[in-house]
Amino acid sequence: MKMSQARGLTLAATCAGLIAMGTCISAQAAFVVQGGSTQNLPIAGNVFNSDLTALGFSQMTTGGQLRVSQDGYIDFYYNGATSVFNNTFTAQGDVLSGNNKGFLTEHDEAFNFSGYAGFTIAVSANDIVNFSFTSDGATALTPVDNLNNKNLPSGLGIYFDPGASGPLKQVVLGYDDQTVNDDNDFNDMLVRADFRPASVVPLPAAVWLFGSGLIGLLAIFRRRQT
Ligand SMILES: [Ca+2]
Ligand SMILES: [Ca+2]
Ligand SMILES: [Ca+2]
Repeated sequence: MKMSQARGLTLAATCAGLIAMGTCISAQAAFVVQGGSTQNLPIAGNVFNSDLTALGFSQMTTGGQLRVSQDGYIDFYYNGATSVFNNTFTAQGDVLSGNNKGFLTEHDEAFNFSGYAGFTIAVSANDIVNFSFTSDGATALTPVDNLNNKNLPSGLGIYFDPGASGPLKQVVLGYDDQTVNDDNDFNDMLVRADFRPASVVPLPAAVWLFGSGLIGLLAIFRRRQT
């Protein structure tokens, strides 16, 4: 057996072990906000400042695009809104809207971080997340489209916790709908986004499997030298 073949088999065996455990090594990655400019809370006119701050979301980026750096899932939850329009959040064809979910009657409901309703999408590494906000208001900024980079500086605020340990796993997306008398409050619809890796392997198991793969390669290398 040639060295390259042996190495291939050893690596295949290691991968098979990972797959058998239903696992894959989780890189230090999740949400990435690329570009844009960041400001501290409170955001002028945002009635959810205290809710957001209490949850640790002390900063907001405008003009940036939300990306993921590994395969996984995003759970979206509708959190609240203050707007005179009927606003809608769409991601990969799934929709959160006050009109069809029945929870945005006053457009001024209490902030609910757990979420009034939600759905999940699958994402792949390095995807710019395919979501948009639209509005039925004639003077509204629509669409605010993350994937196609439309109206992001004036229409999308991405709230995050700068003190979050490890990779960024949670953000709140804030729509700012107005073009006339623009208030820049970024609370015309709030949607929480949670990232879940496609699979996670407990570190000790990952180290053990990686180590056993290395031992296999070393054994082959020794055999080849003798
Ligand atoms: Ca704005
Ligand atoms: Ca607004
Ligand atoms: Ca508002």
